Amino acid sequence: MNRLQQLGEQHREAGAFRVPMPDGREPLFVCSAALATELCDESRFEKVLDGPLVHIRDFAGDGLFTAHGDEHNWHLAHRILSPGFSSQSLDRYYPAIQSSLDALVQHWRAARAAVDVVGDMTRLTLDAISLAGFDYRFDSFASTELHPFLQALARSLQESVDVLQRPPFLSPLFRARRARYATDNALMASLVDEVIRERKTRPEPEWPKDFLSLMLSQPDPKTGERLSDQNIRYQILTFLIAGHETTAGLLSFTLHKVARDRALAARLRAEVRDRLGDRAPSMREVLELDLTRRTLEEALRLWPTVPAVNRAAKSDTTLGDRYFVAKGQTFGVLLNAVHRDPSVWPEPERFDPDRFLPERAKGRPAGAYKPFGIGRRACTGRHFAMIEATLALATLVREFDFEDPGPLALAPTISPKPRGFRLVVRPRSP
Ligand code: MNH
Repeated sequence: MNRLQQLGEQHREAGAFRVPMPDGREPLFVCSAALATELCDESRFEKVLDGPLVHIRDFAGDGLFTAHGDEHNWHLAHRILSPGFSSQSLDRYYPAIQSSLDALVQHWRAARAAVDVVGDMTRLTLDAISLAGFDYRFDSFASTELHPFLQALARSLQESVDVLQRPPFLSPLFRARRARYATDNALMASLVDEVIRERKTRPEPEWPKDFLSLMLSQPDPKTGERLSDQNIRYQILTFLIAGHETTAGLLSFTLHKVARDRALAARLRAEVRDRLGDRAPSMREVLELDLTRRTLEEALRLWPTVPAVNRAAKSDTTLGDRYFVAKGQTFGVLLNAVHRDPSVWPEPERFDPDRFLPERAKGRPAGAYKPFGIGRRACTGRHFAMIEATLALATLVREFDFEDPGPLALAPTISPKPRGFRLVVRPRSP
């Protein structure tokens, strides 16, 4: 457990606490479901860029994730892209998810030793989002090395976190890091720009059905305006930044739990056997795998792979009748702590997918469970992520038996993951 999380547990009664920062600010952190619910009020609070997001904007620009609240391009892209991410439209991207998952299953079937779960889930989610996003095949299971583009992305994301810890007077010491950051960002931009340019050289009727084609061909339903090529580049980088580590972490935590808990594994296998048999499921059938889905929801409760979101006051206000916050002041919502608030979640440490049965979820305060963020700036890719994760979990429990990997340890990565998670997998006989 990290320090903020510990503080969150300690301040549960109060619901929030302040942390003095090196630069003199004292941001508030929220750790109760009640205060998180208050923050869902969009007339009083909004997302503002803070922490690493400010720097991720260097390479993700005004893409959805790093756009400012009232930026023109956020509204434009939100209107153009949201329909493409609805659970009805995702049909057309489903084959991309299936084919990436097939590669993973082949890889595990051939495995002669324990598999690297986090690495393999990252390969899966990355291949799926790049295929669905812009018809690009990283074919990650074909090599052990990460593609140079992905190495650049990983370094730039790390730098946007590290730079926060660096007092300005030390910056001369980090000139090489900054130069590398600039080169990495340029490399990412040029690969994506090349993909966009190449697409435009082909006649439109031949375009694959991916998000890039959607962005190039769909005008804004409200104004008829189109996204610029630069903004399309930022959206594609955004899908890669927001859309693979998070889902990979979710699948890794869930598989860890399932491999430890034989009763849960048996229940999941029964659901898959009853609903699917040996067939490759259609997307509709995936959406009907209730227990599989609830298991993933419960994993996101205990191990939210975006562990905090920021909110800021739109005007001077008081939170929970006791914390004065000035206009513009930002604070963090600690999802780990909120998701363990015992006033909403009895026995919070117990893994229980049935918490998400509709009858038990009734009456739960809005802010008690926010793994995909809050309000209009919540995750655009949530249906994509849940369809991908549900299909993957169902397929992997059907195809493989797992050996107990031992207790869970956490890796200190930006998006939390199980640490050193190796899993012995054995193909199940049909
Ligand atoms: Mn996603 C925003 C969590 C998968 C694309 N995502 C967010 C936010 C959270 C989040 C939390 C809000 C961040 C904030 O308030 O600053 N996302 C997740 C999780 C998963 C996930 C836990 C998987 C599990 N996200 C995905 C996938 C995609 C994606 C997959 C894309 C294909 N997410 C986005 C985009 C945004 C976002 C785009 C920004 C939305 C906006 O601000 O308009």
